Amino acid sequence: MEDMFKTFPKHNCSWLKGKITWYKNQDFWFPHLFHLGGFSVHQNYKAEPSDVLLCSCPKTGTTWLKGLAFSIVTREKFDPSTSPLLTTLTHECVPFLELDLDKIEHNHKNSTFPLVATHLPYPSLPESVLDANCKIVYIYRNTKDVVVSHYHYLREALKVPVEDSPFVEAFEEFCEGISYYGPYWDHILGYWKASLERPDRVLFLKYEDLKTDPTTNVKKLAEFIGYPFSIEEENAGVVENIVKLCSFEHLSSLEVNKSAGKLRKIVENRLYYRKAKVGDWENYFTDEMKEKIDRLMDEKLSVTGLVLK
Ligand code: PAP
Repeated sequence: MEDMFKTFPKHNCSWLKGKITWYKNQDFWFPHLFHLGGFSVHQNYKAEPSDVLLCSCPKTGTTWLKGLAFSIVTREKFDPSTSPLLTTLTHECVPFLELDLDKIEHNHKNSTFPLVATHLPYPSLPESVLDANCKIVYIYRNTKDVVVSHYHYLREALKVPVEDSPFVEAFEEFCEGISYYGPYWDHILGYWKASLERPDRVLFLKYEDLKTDPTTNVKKLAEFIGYPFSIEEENAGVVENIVKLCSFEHLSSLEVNKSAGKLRKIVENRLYYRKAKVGDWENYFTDEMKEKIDRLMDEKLSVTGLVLK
């Protein structure tokens, strides 16, 4: 495998001071560890028809989607006062396909928990996901806020001070398609095409829609993954309670998500909860940057009709 890596194009991000190397395989860039995870998944993960894949490009709402889906499928076991989300980083509540095969196997054996999260691009998903006809939920977000979130997350995770890391360099690389599991537009396109082919199996959710109308979107999510709310639950406020439990304001105020705890002993929990503001990009983009990325996304994604501005 190491020999194979030598054949992949690689890139050291200047704005991250060479602290991370991206490798490109099957047209997508990501770090060594996740490629290894992706290969292992192909050999060792046998999807079951009941598996629900929560898919995303990083920084587009993964943590939020995981929290909501987790709360939906476990609502008979936990209520908002006993939820593991109160004391555990959301990412640790839902296994990550590339790195948590043992947990997924455990969940398969006990057939209690259907959720599996992944950042893998659609063409890199293991065939068993398609063979088993698993449901897929894909979350996406306006590109400019993704660029900003991506910049701060990686810079802080790799401890590169803001004054040493020009935002414009991160922006230019993103536009070249070199980003965490990027190009972002190709990541979206893969899942979008799949949603056209199998609309009953692939649900698209938009971060900004979740912000504007969380209740409707949480009900849509629950229905799609096969855990619809009953009228009694709706009348009892179960949907609103899940929305409140998983809100940024609530989760980001919890000790576990403010603490120096680290996901996989690498990334501080707090880095998954930054600002969650729609339009934070306005604090970073010049007019030229805005025009450039809008033009780029129009060029790449106009066919989809998805609005990412
Ligand atoms: P990941 O792919 O590394 O897990 P992801 O969760 O997709 O990251 O993205 C993190 C973004 O979601 C952060 O956005 P920001 O940088 O613009 O602030 C984070 O603040 C935001 N976020 C995390 N949890 C929530 C939530 N419960 N509601 C809304 N946004 C959230």
